[in-house]
Amino acid sequence: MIKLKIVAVLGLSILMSCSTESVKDIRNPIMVQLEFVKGKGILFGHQDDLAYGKNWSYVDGESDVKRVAGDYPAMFGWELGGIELQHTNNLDSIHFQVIKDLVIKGYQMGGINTFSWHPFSVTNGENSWNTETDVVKHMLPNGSHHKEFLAQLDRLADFFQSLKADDGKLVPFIFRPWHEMDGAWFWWGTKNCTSDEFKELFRFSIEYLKNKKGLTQMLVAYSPDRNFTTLDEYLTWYPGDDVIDIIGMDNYYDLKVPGGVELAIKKLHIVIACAKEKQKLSALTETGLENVTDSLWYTQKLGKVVSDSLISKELSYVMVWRNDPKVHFFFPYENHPAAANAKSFLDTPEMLLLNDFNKQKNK
Ligand code: BMA
Repeated sequence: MIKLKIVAVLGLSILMSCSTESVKDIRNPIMVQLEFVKGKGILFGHQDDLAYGKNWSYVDGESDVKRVAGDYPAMFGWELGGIELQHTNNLDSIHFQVIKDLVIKGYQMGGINTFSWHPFSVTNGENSWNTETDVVKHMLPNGSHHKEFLAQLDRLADFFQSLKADDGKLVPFIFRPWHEMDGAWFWWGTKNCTSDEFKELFRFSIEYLKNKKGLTQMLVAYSPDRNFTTLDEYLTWYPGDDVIDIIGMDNYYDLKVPGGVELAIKKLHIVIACAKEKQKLSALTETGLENVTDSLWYTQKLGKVVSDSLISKELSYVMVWRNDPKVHFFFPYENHPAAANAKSFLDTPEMLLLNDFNKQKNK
Protein backbone atom coordinates (compact mmCIF):
# COMPACT_ATOMS: atom_id res chain seq x y z
CA MET A 1 0.00 0.00 0.00
CA ILE A 2 2.75 2.43 1.04
CA LYS A 3 4.72 1.43 -2.08
CA LEU A 4 1.68 2.07 -4.22
CA LYS A 5 1.23 5.50 -2.67
CA ILE A 6 4.90 6.38 -3.26
CA VAL A 7 4.62 5.29 -6.89
CA ALA A 8 1.43 7.33 -7.31
CA VAL A 9 2.94 10.46 -5.73
CA LEU A 10 6.12 10.04 -7.78
CA GLY A 11 4.11 9.57 -10.96
CA LEU A 12 2.00 12.61 -10.24
CA SER A 13 4.97 14.82 -9.52
CA ILE A 14 6.77 13.68 -12.70
CA LEU A 15 3.59 14.37 -14.64
CA MET A 16 3.24 17.79 -13.03
CA SER A 17 6.82 18.74 -13.66
CA CYS A 18 6.52 17.55 -17.27
CA SER A 19 3.39 19.57 -17.85
CA THR A 20 4.81 22.73 -16.22
CA GLU A 21 7.95 22.27 -18.35
CA SER A 22 6.02 21.90 -21.56
CA VAL A 23 3.80 24.87 -20.72
CA LYS A 24 6.92 26.90 -19.94
CA ASP A 25 8.55 25.78 -23.17
CA ILE A 26 5.84 27.10 -25.38
CA ARG A 27 5.32 30.37 -23.50
CA ASN A 28 7.06 33.46 -24.79
CA PRO A 29 9.45 34.73 -22.08
CA ILE A 30 8.18 38.29 -22.56
CA MET A 31 4.67 37.14 -21.74
CA VAL A 32 5.87 35.34 -18.64
CA GLN A 33 7.76 38.43 -17.45
CA LEU A 34 4.96 40.87 -18.18
CA GLU A 35 2.43 38.70 -16.40
CA PHE A 36 4.73 38.35 -13.41
CA VAL A 37 5.35 42.09 -13.16
CA LYS A 38 1.74 43.16 -13.82
CA GLY A 39 0.39 45.26 -10.96
CA LYS A 40 3.88 45.89 -9.59
CA GLY A 41 4.63 48.66 -12.04
CA ILE A 42 4.31 49.81 -15.64
CA LEU A 43 7.34 49.42 -17.90
CA PHE A 44 8.57 52.64 -19.49
CA GLY A 45 9.71 52.41 -23.10
CA HIS A 46 11.38 54.78 -25.57
CA GLN A 47 11.69 54.43 -29.34
CA ASP A 48 15.29 54.30 -30.68
CA ASP A 49 16.56 55.00 -27.16
CA LEU A 50 19.96 53.32 -27.45
CA ALA A 51 20.74 54.54 -30.96
CA TYR A 52 20.63 58.32 -30.69
CA GLY A 53 19.32 61.22 -28.64
CA LYS A 54 18.75 64.90 -28.96
CA ASN A 55 22.46 65.78 -28.72
CA TRP A 56 24.30 62.57 -29.58
CA SER A 57 24.19 59.63 -31.92
CA TYR A 58 25.61 56.14 -31.84
CA VAL A 59 27.55 56.49 -28.61
CA ASP A 60 27.83 53.17 -26.81
CA GLY A 61 25.96 53.12 -23.52
CA GLU A 62 24.13 56.42 -24.08
CA SER A 63 20.41 57.02 -23.68
CA ASP A 64 18.42 60.23 -23.20
CA VAL A 65 16.26 58.45 -20.64
CA LYS A 66 19.36 57.41 -18.71
CA ARG A 67 20.87 60.91 -18.94
CA VAL A 68 17.74 62.44 -17.43
CA ALA A 69 16.38 59.72 -15.15
CA GLY A 70 19.53 57.78 -14.25
CA ASP A 71 18.55 54.47 -15.86
CA TYR A 72 17.66 52.94 -19.21
CA PRO A 73 14.06 52.36 -20.20
CA ALA A 74 12.76 48.84 -19.58
CA MET A 75 11.51 48.66 -23.11
CA PHE A 76 13.20 49.56 -26.39
CA GLY A 77 11.23 50.45 -29.52
CA TRP A 78 12.62 50.10 -33.07
CA GLU A 79 11.41 50.84 -36.58
CA LEU A 80 11.85 48.42 -39.48
CA GLY A 81 10.56 50.42 -42.46
CA GLY A 82 12.93 49.73 -45.38
CA ILE A 83 13.91 46.20 -44.35
CA GLU A 84 11.38 44.88 -46.88
CA LEU A 85 13.35 46.55 -49.69
CA GLN A 86 16.70 45.36 -48.40
CA HIS A 87 17.69 48.93 -47.62
CA THR A 88 20.86 49.33 -45.57
CA ASN A 89 19.22 51.89 -43.29
CA ASN A 90 15.71 52.10 -41.92
CA LEU A 91 13.50 54.99 -42.98
CA ASP A 92 14.86 57.09 -40.13
CA SER A 93 18.44 56.50 -41.35
CA ILE A 94 19.54 53.98 -38.73
CA HIS A 95 21.68 51.20 -40.15
CA PHE A 96 19.91 47.86 -39.75
CA GLN A 97 23.10 46.34 -38.38
CA VAL A 98 23.05 48.98 -35.62
CA ILE A 99 19.42 48.16 -34.85
CA LYS A 100 20.29 44.48 -34.72
CA ASP A 101 23.24 45.02 -32.36
CA LEU A 102 21.24 47.30 -30.07
CA VAL A 103 18.23 44.99 -29.97
CA ILE A 104 20.50 42.18 -28.82
CA LYS A 105 22.18 44.50 -26.33
CA GLY A 106 18.82 45.69 -24.96
CA TYR A 107 17.68 42.10 -24.58
CA GLN A 108 20.88 41.04 -22.83
CA MET A 109 20.51 43.95 -20.40
CA GLY A 110 17.09 42.54 -19.49
CA GLY A 111 14.88 44.86 -21.55
CA ILE A 112 12.04 44.08 -23.93
CA ASN A 113 12.21 45.02 -27.61
CA THR A 114 9.22 46.08 -29.67
CA PHE A 115 9.11 46.76 -33.41
CA SER A 116 7.00 49.04 -35.54
CA TRP A 117 7.03 48.62 -39.31
CA HIS A 118 6.08 51.29 -41.82
CA PRO A 119 6.81 49.48 -45.08
CA PHE A 120 6.93 51.01 -48.52
CA SER A 121 3.97 50.13 -50.72
CA VAL A 122 4.30 47.03 -52.91
CA THR A 123 2.25 48.66 -55.65
CA ASN A 124 4.05 51.96 -56.17
CA GLY A 125 6.98 52.14 -53.74
CA GLU A 126 5.45 55.08 -51.88
CA ASN A 127 5.93 55.35 -48.14
CA SER A 128 3.32 54.32 -45.54
CA TRP A 129 1.95 57.87 -45.26
CA ASN A 130 0.99 58.11 -48.91
CA THR A 131 -2.77 57.55 -49.09
CA GLU A 132 -3.30 58.50 -52.71
CA THR A 133 -3.82 54.95 -53.88
CA ASP A 134 -5.20 51.78 -52.31
CA VAL A 135 -2.57 49.20 -51.52
CA VAL A 136 -4.01 46.65 -49.09
CA LYS A 137 -6.35 44.84 -51.47
CA HIS A 138 -3.44 44.28 -53.86
CA MET A 139 -1.35 42.66 -51.12
CA LEU A 140 -3.89 40.04 -50.11
CA PRO A 141 -3.92 36.49 -51.53
CA ASN A 142 -5.30 36.83 -55.09
CA GLY A 143 -4.26 40.50 -55.12
CA SER A 144 -2.11 41.79 -58.00
CA HIS A 145 0.98 42.27 -55.75
CA HIS A 146 0.64 39.39 -53.32
CA LYS A 147 3.90 37.81 -54.44
CA GLU A 148 5.77 41.06 -53.82
CA PHE A 149 4.21 41.22 -50.36
CA LEU A 150 5.43 37.70 -49.60
CA ALA A 151 8.93 38.81 -50.55
CA GLN A 152 8.59 41.74 -48.12
CA LEU A 153 7.54 39.39 -45.33
CA ASP A 154 10.42 37.05 -46.16
CA ARG A 155 12.93 39.86 -45.68
CA LEU A 156 11.28 40.96 -42.47
CA ALA A 157 11.37 37.38 -41.20
CA ASP A 158 15.05 37.04 -42.12
CA PHE A 159 15.80 40.08 -40.00
CA PHE A 160 13.85 38.75 -37.02
CA GLN A 161 15.52 35.35 -37.31
CA SER A 162 18.93 37.02 -37.33
CA LEU A 163 18.34 38.43 -33.83
CA LYS A 164 20.26 35.95 -31.74
CA ALA A 165 21.74 36.51 -28.31
CA ASP A 166 25.32 35.50 -27.45
CA ASP A 167 24.03 32.16 -26.16
CA GLY A 168 22.58 31.46 -29.61
CA LYS A 169 18.97 31.85 -28.48
CA LEU A 170 16.53 33.83 -30.60
CA VAL A 171 15.65 37.20 -29.10
CA PRO A 172 11.94 37.35 -28.19
CA PHE A 173 10.14 40.52 -29.25
CA ILE A 174 6.83 42.30 -29.70
CA PHE A 175 5.79 43.09 -33.27
CA ARG A 176 3.30 45.93 -33.73
CA PRO A 177 2.49 46.18 -37.42
CA TRP A 178 -0.39 48.02 -39.12
CA HIS A 179 -0.99 50.34 -36.17
CA GLU A 180 -3.29 53.41 -36.03
CA MET A 181 -5.55 51.80 -38.64
CA ASP A 182 -8.49 53.80 -37.25
CA GLY A 183 -6.91 56.98 -38.62
CA ALA A 184 -6.67 57.96 -42.29
CA TRP A 185 -2.95 58.76 -42.51
CA PHE A 186 -1.53 55.35 -43.52
CA TRP A 187 -2.46 53.37 -46.64
CA TRP A 188 -3.80 50.68 -44.29
CA GLY A 189 -6.08 53.28 -42.63
CA THR A 190 -9.80 53.97 -42.88
CA LYS A 191 -9.53 55.90 -46.13
CA ASN A 192 -7.83 53.15 -48.08
CA CYS A 193 -9.22 49.78 -47.04
CA THR A 194 -12.25 48.18 -45.44
CA SER A 195 -12.02 46.69 -41.96
CA ASP A 196 -12.36 43.22 -43.51
CA GLU A 197 -9.45 43.85 -45.86
CA PHE A 198 -7.47 45.19 -42.95
CA LYS A 199 -8.16 42.14 -40.78
CA GLU A 200 -7.19 39.86 -43.63
CA LEU A 201 -3.94 41.74 -44.12
CA PHE A 202 -3.14 41.54 -40.42
CA ARG A 203 -4.06 37.87 -40.08
CA PHE A 204 -2.18 36.95 -43.22
CA SER A 205 0.99 38.77 -42.08
CA ILE A 206 1.06 37.07 -38.69
CA GLU A 207 0.07 33.62 -39.87
CA TYR A 208 2.73 33.76 -42.56
CA LEU A 209 5.44 34.92 -40.14
CA LYS A 210 4.48 32.33 -37.56
CA ASN A 211 3.48 29.30 -39.60
CA LYS A 212 5.62 29.66 -42.72
CA LYS A 213 8.59 31.42 -41.19
CA GLY A 214 8.52 29.82 -37.75
CA LEU A 215 8.73 33.02 -35.72
CA THR A 216 7.70 31.48 -32.42
CA GLN A 217 9.66 34.10 -30.47
CA MET A 218 7.22 36.82 -31.60
CA LEU A 219 4.35 38.42 -29.70
CA VAL A 220 1.95 40.66 -31.57
CA ALA A 221 0.32 43.92 -30.49
CA TYR A 222 -2.95 45.43 -31.75
CA SER A 223 -2.79 49.21 -31.51
CA PRO A 224 -5.43 51.45 -32.97
CA ASP A 225 -5.12 55.17 -32.35
CA ARG A 226 -7.59 56.85 -30.00
CA ASN A 227 -10.57 57.09 -32.35
CA PHE A 228 -13.00 54.93 -30.40
CA THR A 229 -15.41 55.40 -27.53
CA THR A 230 -16.80 51.88 -27.13
CA LEU A 231 -15.42 48.37 -27.05
CA ASP A 232 -17.22 47.55 -30.31
CA GLU A 233 -15.56 50.47 -32.05
CA TYR A 234 -12.20 49.51 -30.59
CA LEU A 235 -12.57 46.00 -32.01
CA THR A 236 -13.59 47.09 -35.52
CA TRP A 237 -10.19 46.05 -36.94
CA TYR A 238 -9.32 43.35 -34.43
CA PRO A 239 -7.86 40.46 -36.40
CA GLY A 240 -8.54 37.68 -33.87
CA ASP A 241 -7.48 36.27 -30.53
CA ASP A 242 -5.24 33.70 -32.18
CA VAL A 243 -2.98 36.35 -33.74
CA ILE A 244 -2.91 39.02 -30.99
CA ASP A 245 -1.14 38.94 -27.62
CA ILE A 246 -1.07 42.58 -26.51
CA ILE A 247 -4.15 44.78 -26.55
CA GLY A 248 -2.97 48.34 -27.03
CA MET A 249 -3.67 51.90 -28.03
CA ASP A 250 -1.57 54.74 -29.43
CA ASN A 251 -2.62 58.11 -28.07
CA TYR A 252 -0.92 61.46 -28.47
CA TYR A 253 -3.94 63.66 -29.07
CA ASP A 254 -5.91 63.13 -25.85
CA LEU A 255 -2.79 63.80 -23.80
CA LYS A 256 -2.36 67.12 -25.52
CA VAL A 257 -5.79 68.76 -25.51
CA PRO A 258 -7.54 70.27 -22.46
CA GLY A 259 -9.74 67.68 -20.76
CA GLY A 260 -8.11 64.90 -22.74
CA VAL A 261 -6.59 63.06 -19.79
CA GLU A 262 -10.03 61.83 -18.71
CA LEU A 263 -10.71 60.65 -22.26
CA ALA A 264 -7.37 58.83 -22.42
CA ILE A 265 -8.19 57.13 -19.10
CA LYS A 266 -11.65 56.09 -20.32
CA LYS A 267 -10.20 54.61 -23.50
CA LEU A 268 -7.53 52.74 -21.60
CA HIS A 269 -10.29 51.32 -19.41
CA ILE A 270 -11.85 49.93 -22.59
CA VAL A 271 -8.49 48.53 -23.68
CA ILE A 272 -7.96 46.96 -20.24
CA ALA A 273 -11.48 45.50 -20.11
CA CYS A 274 -10.88 43.98 -23.53
CA ALA A 275 -7.52 42.54 -22.47
CA LYS A 276 -9.04 41.09 -19.30
CA GLU A 277 -11.88 39.47 -21.15
CA LYS A 278 -9.48 37.94 -23.63
CA GLN A 279 -6.88 37.08 -20.97
CA LYS A 280 -4.25 39.17 -22.70
CA LEU A 281 -2.06 42.07 -21.64
CA SER A 282 -2.68 45.75 -22.21
CA ALA A 283 -0.40 48.67 -23.11
CA LEU A 284 -0.24 52.30 -24.13
CA THR A 285 1.83 51.39 -27.16
CA GLU A 286 2.75 54.94 -28.25
CA THR A 287 2.37 58.35 -26.69
CA GLY A 288 4.25 61.57 -26.02
CA LEU A 289 4.10 65.31 -26.53
CA GLU A 290 6.04 66.43 -29.58
CA ASN A 291 9.11 68.41 -28.45
CA VAL A 292 7.80 68.27 -24.85
CA THR A 293 6.45 71.80 -25.09
CA ASP A 294 4.72 71.50 -21.70
CA SER A 295 7.36 71.12 -18.98
CA LEU A 296 4.82 69.43 -16.66
CA TRP A 297 3.47 67.01 -19.28
CA TYR A 298 5.08 63.94 -17.74
CA THR A 299 3.57 64.30 -14.27
CA GLN A 300 0.40 66.21 -15.17
CA LYS A 301 -0.67 64.30 -18.27
CA LEU A 302 1.00 60.92 -18.60
CA GLY A 303 1.42 60.72 -14.80
CA LYS A 304 -2.30 61.29 -14.24
CA VAL A 305 -3.14 58.57 -16.73
CA VAL A 306 -0.86 55.90 -15.29
CA SER A 307 -1.74 56.66 -11.67
CA ASP A 308 -5.42 55.93 -12.28
CA SER A 309 -6.15 53.04 -9.91
CA LEU A 310 -7.23 50.56 -12.59
CA ILE A 311 -4.52 51.52 -15.06
CA SER A 312 -1.68 51.30 -12.54
CA LYS A 313 -2.85 47.81 -11.61
CA GLU A 314 -3.44 46.48 -15.10
CA LEU A 315 -1.35 48.20 -17.75
CA SER A 316 1.89 46.50 -18.76
CA TYR A 317 3.79 49.26 -20.52
CA VAL A 318 3.85 52.78 -21.90
CA MET A 319 6.15 53.84 -24.71
CA VAL A 320 7.09 57.34 -25.83
CA TRP A 321 8.35 58.15 -29.32
CA ARG A 322 11.85 58.95 -30.50
CA ASN A 323 14.32 61.78 -29.87
CA ASP A 324 15.50 62.66 -33.35
CA PRO A 325 17.73 65.77 -33.31
CA LYS A 326 16.51 66.77 -36.78
CA VAL A 327 12.82 65.95 -36.63
CA HIS A 328 11.27 65.90 -33.16
CA PHE A 329 11.70 64.55 -29.66
CA PHE A 330 9.32 63.15 -27.06
CA PHE A 331 11.52 62.68 -24.02
CA PRO A 332 13.38 65.70 -22.59
CA TYR A 333 17.13 65.81 -22.97
CA GLU A 334 19.49 66.93 -20.19
CA ASN A 335 18.83 70.50 -19.01
CA HIS A 336 15.61 70.72 -20.99
CA PRO A 337 12.91 72.58 -18.96
CA ALA A 338 10.89 69.34 -18.69
CA ALA A 339 13.79 67.12 -17.60
CA ALA A 340 13.24 67.37 -13.82
CA ASN A 341 9.55 66.69 -14.25
CA ALA A 342 10.15 63.65 -16.44
CA LYS A 343 12.55 62.33 -13.83
CA SER A 344 9.96 62.83 -11.03
CA PHE A 345 7.46 60.93 -13.13
CA LEU A 346 9.87 58.05 -13.68
CA ASP A 347 10.82 58.05 -9.98
CA THR A 348 7.24 57.20 -8.98
CA PRO A 349 6.76 53.60 -7.86
CA GLU A 350 4.30 52.87 -10.66
CA MET A 351 6.91 53.40 -13.38
CA LEU A 352 9.60 50.80 -14.01
CA LEU A 353 12.91 51.55 -15.67
CA LEU A 354 15.36 48.77 -16.56
CA ASN A 355 16.83 48.21 -13.08
CA ASP A 356 13.40 48.26 -11.47
CA PHE A 357 12.17 45.77 -14.04
CA ASN A 358 15.15 43.46 -13.55
CA LYS A 359 14.67 43.58 -9.78
CA GLN A 360 10.97 42.85 -10.04
CA LYS A 361 11.60 39.92 -12.39
CA ASN A 362 14.01 38.33 -9.94
CA LYS A 363 11.75 38.66 -6.90
C1 BMA B 1 6.93 59.18 -37.10
C2 BMA B 1 7.99 60.26 -37.16
C3 BMA B 1 8.74 60.08 -38.44
C4 BMA B 1 9.30 58.66 -38.54
C5 BMA B 1 8.23 57.60 -38.29
C6 BMA B 1 8.76 56.18 -38.24
O1 BMA B 1 6.13 59.32 -35.99
O2 BMA B 1 8.88 60.14 -36.06
O3 BMA B 1 9.78 61.02 -38.51
O4 BMA B 1 9.88 58.45 -39.79
O5 BMA B 1 7.56 57.90 -37.09
O6 BMA B 1 9.69 56.01 -37.23
